[in-house]
Amino acid sequence: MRPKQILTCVFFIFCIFISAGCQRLPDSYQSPAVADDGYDLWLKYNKIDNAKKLKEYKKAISAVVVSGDSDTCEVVRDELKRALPGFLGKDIPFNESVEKNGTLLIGMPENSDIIAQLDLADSLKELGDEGFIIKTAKVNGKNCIVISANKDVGLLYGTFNLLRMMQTHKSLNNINIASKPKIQRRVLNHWDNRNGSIERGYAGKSLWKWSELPDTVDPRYTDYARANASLGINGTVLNNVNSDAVFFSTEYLKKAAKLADVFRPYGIKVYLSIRYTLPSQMKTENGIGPLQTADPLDPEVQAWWKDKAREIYKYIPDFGGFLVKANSEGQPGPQDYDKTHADGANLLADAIAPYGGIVMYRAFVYDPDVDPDRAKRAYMEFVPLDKQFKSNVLVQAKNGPVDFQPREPVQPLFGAMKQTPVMAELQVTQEYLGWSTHLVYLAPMWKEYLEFDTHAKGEGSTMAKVIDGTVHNNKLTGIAGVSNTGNDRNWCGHFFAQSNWFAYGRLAWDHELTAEDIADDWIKMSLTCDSKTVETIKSMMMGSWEACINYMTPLGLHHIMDGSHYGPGPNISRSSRIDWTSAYYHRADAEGLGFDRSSTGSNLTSQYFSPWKEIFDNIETCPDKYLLWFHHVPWDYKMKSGRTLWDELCVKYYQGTDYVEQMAETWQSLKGKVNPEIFEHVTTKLNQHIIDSAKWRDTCIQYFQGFSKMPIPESLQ
Ligand code: GCW
Repeated sequence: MRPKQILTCVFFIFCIFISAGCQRLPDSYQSPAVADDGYDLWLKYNKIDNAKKLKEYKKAISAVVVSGDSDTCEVVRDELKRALPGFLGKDIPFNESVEKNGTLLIGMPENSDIIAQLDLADSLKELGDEGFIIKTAKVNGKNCIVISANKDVGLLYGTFNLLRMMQTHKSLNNINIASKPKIQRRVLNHWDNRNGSIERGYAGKSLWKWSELPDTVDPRYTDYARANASLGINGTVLNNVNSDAVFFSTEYLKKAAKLADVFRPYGIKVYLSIRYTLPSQMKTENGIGPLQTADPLDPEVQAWWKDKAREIYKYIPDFGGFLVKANSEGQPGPQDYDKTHADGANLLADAIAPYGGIVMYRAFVYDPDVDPDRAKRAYMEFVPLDKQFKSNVLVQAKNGPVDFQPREPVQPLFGAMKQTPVMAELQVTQEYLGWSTHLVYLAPMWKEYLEFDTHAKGEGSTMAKVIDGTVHNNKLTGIAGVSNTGNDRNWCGHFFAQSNWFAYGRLAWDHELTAEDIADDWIKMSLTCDSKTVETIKSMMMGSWEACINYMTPLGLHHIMDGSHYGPGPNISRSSRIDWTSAYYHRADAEGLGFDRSSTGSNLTSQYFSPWKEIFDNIETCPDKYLLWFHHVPWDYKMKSGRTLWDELCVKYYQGTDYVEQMAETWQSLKGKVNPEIFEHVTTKLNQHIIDSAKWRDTCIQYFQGFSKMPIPESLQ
């Protein structure tokens, strides 16, 4: 080839290369961040891709003034420095004073003279330590957006709120927002072990690198804190409730202290899960122990805990407190010394009260000696102890009486404990709902629980109002979510599982938000603001929980999973313990299906307030969704739909799997409308989801057919 030909050739290859690289993305997908491995979660600060909005935002924010020099105020500045140039495609100056229209002014009356002149005192009075105001105002004759609060963490929450408004293309004109959390302690529970494994974790290993701490601090800890603060989560329990004593050694306390240092500017407190026998396992710094006993009423044990608490607070001055799993699933507890759960909790409460610490004492107990029906046991053990707990103790109960099933009725403890605050433990990780393989949006489930009216103090005593303290006027309130995070690049395994972390945090802040609105925000922040695409994805998400119930455990069935809690196991006899076998829960026989927990059976129904106790007790009034939870129902029983129980069961199983197929089809219609990497990732997950849901359906129908001896309705075949 002559040099000219070579040049022409190179030119052509160059052109092909460039044109491939510049291939226009479909109009509907305009995000500049083509590569998206999910790491940035919902904190994606891409350029606003709506020209009108971009213009509006550029006008609304053209300079920033942040008063205050605390670490949290630094975090506010950092976050704005990441976000604003990203959104607006240009640098935004950070000034000392309001000089022009379009200034974002952030500060507290106490550290900003201009804010102090704004007359916000009355509104701020109502907002406590964490609330904030965002409003448009004239300052020095200039149009400004003002974020103010009583404490700097409120400024941070307000900042994240404003950024969310921009990510979701909300108007910044005439803003007047005042917001504060309804629940005080909004905590994530990590079931993370010392060796990096996570109990019921499906997104890789633990985020905490214990062997590197405290010397090396993974920058990911900061991103974890940012994500939580953006939702208003203000606490994290670092270690598994099945706890390892090592976390209380001086060496590990120093490691935990390092994490606390990283989280502090983000308003996040560190908590630890204790092991009840700690005093008999180790010496304190001052040489107390190991003792012969961990009996909560033993003075030496009390001295041990006091000394340990002193040491903890030496390293972590704002330590949040203890989470306790005691006398449950083999964990030691006060009952080993013939003492009550109240004695057990109060020992710890007294030790950390001087430092402002709290105890979250779990009610996940199901001692078979208490009652043959596992669902009744927590209520029976804890309600009689009401009034006995110290004021810095919360009882932490799972939302349902058994164990994070796809659907359960509400745990009757909520509302029944009148003197003791009961905090809800929700499970964000999908232990029983398809791990990080199934696309299941959990906000509709949590809303169903939160909105359940316990009737504890008459109508309107919803579970949400029990846990936020309104019903029984509790001073201390809390909510916990068992985390679904791990060190997978996208944090949660399934991209859509990020929406559950997001939804948990948002609901913990404000349980009145709707599942739809939360999904709307998450989709816009994580995927796209294209309204048609948003609606399509939202409709997939909104029905995904009910679909999961249908292909796993419809009509009130529960705990029929295999030993791993992933696949179907209606025929499983897992151990000699009767209440760990599937047959114990479903009670299938030739006559029918379901667990009779009515007054003719175990009488769990009596633990509820009227009118629920009567409604649940009567097979005719019991809602279909709980029918097999509360009743043993004949196979040919006429359901509200007019079908027999057997036919209805089959219909539900098929509805579940149809929905999954439909979701997969809908997702395919979004090719080119969402990020290609995420599109492929979710496609792969949905393919497995289809296979798994069909396996659930076929295994369960076939198994129950062995009892009903009835044919699958023709319409389904
Ligand atoms: O859901 C069950 C899990 C256990 C868990 C336990 C609990 C941490 O199967 O893995 O242990 O509940 O909540 O304590």
